[in-house]
Amino acid sequence: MITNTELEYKGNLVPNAYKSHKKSSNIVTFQSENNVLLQVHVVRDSIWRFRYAPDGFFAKDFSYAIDEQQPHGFNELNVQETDTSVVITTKKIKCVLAKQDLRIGLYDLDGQVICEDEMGFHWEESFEFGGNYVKMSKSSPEGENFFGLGDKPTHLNLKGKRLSNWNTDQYAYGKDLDELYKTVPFYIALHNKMAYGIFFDNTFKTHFDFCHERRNVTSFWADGGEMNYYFIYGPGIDQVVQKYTDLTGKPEMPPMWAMGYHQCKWSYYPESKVREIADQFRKLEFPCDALYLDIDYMDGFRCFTWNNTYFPSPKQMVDDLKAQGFQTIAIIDPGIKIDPDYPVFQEALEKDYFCKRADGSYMKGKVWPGECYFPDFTNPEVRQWWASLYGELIEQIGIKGIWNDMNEPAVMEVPGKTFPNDVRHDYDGNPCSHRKAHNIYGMQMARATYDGVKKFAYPKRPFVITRAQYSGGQRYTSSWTGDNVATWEHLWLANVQVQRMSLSGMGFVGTDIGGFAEQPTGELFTRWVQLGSFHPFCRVHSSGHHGDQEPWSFNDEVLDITRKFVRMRYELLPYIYTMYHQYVQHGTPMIKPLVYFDQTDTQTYYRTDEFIFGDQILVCPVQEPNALGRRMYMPQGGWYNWWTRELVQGGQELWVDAPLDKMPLFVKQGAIIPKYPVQQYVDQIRVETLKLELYFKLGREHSVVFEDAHDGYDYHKGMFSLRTLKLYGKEQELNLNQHREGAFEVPFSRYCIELIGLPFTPSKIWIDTEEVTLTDVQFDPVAMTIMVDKDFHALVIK
Ligand code: MIG
Repeated sequence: MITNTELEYKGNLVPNAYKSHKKSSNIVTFQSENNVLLQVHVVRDSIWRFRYAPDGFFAKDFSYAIDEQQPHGFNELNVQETDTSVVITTKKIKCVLAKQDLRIGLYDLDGQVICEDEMGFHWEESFEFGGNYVKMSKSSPEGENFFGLGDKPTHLNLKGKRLSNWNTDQYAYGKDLDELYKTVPFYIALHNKMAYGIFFDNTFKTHFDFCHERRNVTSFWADGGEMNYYFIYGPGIDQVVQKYTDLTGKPEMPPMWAMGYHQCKWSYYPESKVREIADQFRKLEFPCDALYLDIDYMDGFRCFTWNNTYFPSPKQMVDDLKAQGFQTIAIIDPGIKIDPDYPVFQEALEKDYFCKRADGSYMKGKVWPGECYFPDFTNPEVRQWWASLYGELIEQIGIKGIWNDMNEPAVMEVPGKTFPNDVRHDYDGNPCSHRKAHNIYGMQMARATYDGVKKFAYPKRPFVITRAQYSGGQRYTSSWTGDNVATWEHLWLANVQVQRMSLSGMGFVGTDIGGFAEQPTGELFTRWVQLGSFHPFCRVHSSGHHGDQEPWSFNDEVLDITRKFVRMRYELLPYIYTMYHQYVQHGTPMIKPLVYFDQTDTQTYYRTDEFIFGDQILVCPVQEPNALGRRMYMPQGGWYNWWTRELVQGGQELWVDAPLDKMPLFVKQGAIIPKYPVQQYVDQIRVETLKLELYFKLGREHSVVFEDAHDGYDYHKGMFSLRTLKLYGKEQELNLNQHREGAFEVPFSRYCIELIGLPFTPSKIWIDTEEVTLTDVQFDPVAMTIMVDKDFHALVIK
């Protein structure tokens, strides 16, 4: 028996010996002698939830992160008791609970350790705020590595770091600075080439220590709330990320134009300036799909108003831009100006929608409009009201997307740069202080915005982008990494942050290309556009204080090279759209760090620069000035150099040439990459011929191409086309088989297949098991292209 003094460990309280357990459906509840409860909740065979209650009862269960629609169910659930333990087993893993102290260990079915409690659950009472500091520590074997955790601006591999989550407006943040704008309390651990994930669903300030304080211990804790975490078994990183994304949700398809190039600045005004920018893009034939209006479009920064001097006829402007192929996006902040003559303020005041301090006065804070009150977005009624405010912007004026900023929430000129802790929130009927609601305030604002934009944009798809986020926010919006700086170090950070966000379920993300603060050189801007062209979200943005940051603001060389890369992105739109669909459908991140791509290769564990774009394009940005190339690690497999089409064997580090007009890019052997012709904006033309670049491989590889109407919701009703292309290359033979799912009629009447890297001169190939003699069909032996019709029948020579 444990004695009372042993209940304390370094000032912490711990559970003592097991008293009882009971199983009810998929939940096994344990009780200790000192009345601690542990609920083990089997969500799926490999997704388990662990909840602890130190005082013998659970508070109401509620989460903003978990997607109610997530798939659950399991194949097996056995509970067995021995003298010293209770063992719970599913089809994938087993959990052993020690009767001595309620510590748990998780094992695969061969008995291999996946993750074991060190001290396990412990807690400390908080007299000041009430409740407990809830803590968990896990043993970490030598050689364990850690990834994930959202937007942290630090090395991709988190081993040895201590980090915390408290959404913060960090203007011009630096490398290794904590905390930033987002909270994603989810990490992936990799050991013995086996991966698992932990999602600590707690919105209080959370902390993570990855073997920083103690070499063989990883721990996580929160300043309040419940010890409530999900354990997700892989063993693949891809499976962990997909399951985490299942749990916290996936977005719907964005409109395809959201994947185009976007141009932003703080701020484009007046109207003539916006029109001038639009004209310039079209004149220079630099593809662009969206222009942004930053805070100066408003009347005194009052949300949902217009500055009539700068923008006398917004609808006309938005319509004209639309006619030129531009969507207009407008910013909306959370702060509502205290102004008795301002209808939004009046209404919110009347309906009691603003956040209040503990003693009942309003939460007053200074932001752009001056003194403001702030809607409590954690109140469902407030969210509904907020959504309704978008009617005019979206439905009447024709704005196509909304940009939410300052929603950490940011407050100027006060310590902590945010609300004080005592501010009260509804938290969807679970009233609480700001300590609990802070990290989800921005997510709930973005959610309300999304609901509004979605409603008023119908039958088109909404587009929303937010700065603050919490896990699960990917269901509603895209995001960007906030106020970065125009330095080479920030280019490195941009790459790492986007990869980390992608691992963290928030895949629709990009950075302010070129840097927000300060001014990039033409060279830095060029290198950043190169990287940004291979990010899910691609937007140039700058504070505008130091000069212009349009692609033509530097010199002709910069313009030419950046235009070349953005045109490449537009050619790749069908590939990018397909990878978005994989994300939306399966939770597969669009950007894959090398460790995700091949966790069996330990060389990848500390790589940061190289990543896979989609499934088949390897990207490695140049992140230094004056470079003519760089060293990079080529993951296992065969890779074709994008520029020279030379085949390179992976599993080695090598030098790759990359003068300013090139960036190291490789295509996976066997890939079939779909390409549109260059357009100035999405759906400018009806694409009649889809190019398919086939990169030969000895062996098999399959590729997919997803198509639908590029907007609207018909894809939910089967109106999509998912074409699977299977390549099988042999010494002297090429086989291509394909099949199609979905009822959508693609616009392509033909496909132009380019054969790349064939080690033999083909006289015939096999398409869908039919022999095609190349001299009989439309085959160009110089370009190595063959034309097939929409059913993949080779077109014969006329
Ligand atoms: O305090 O709206 O991150 O993208 O241009 C600055 C002005 C407020 C911060 C955002 C930035 C935006 C800027 N905003």
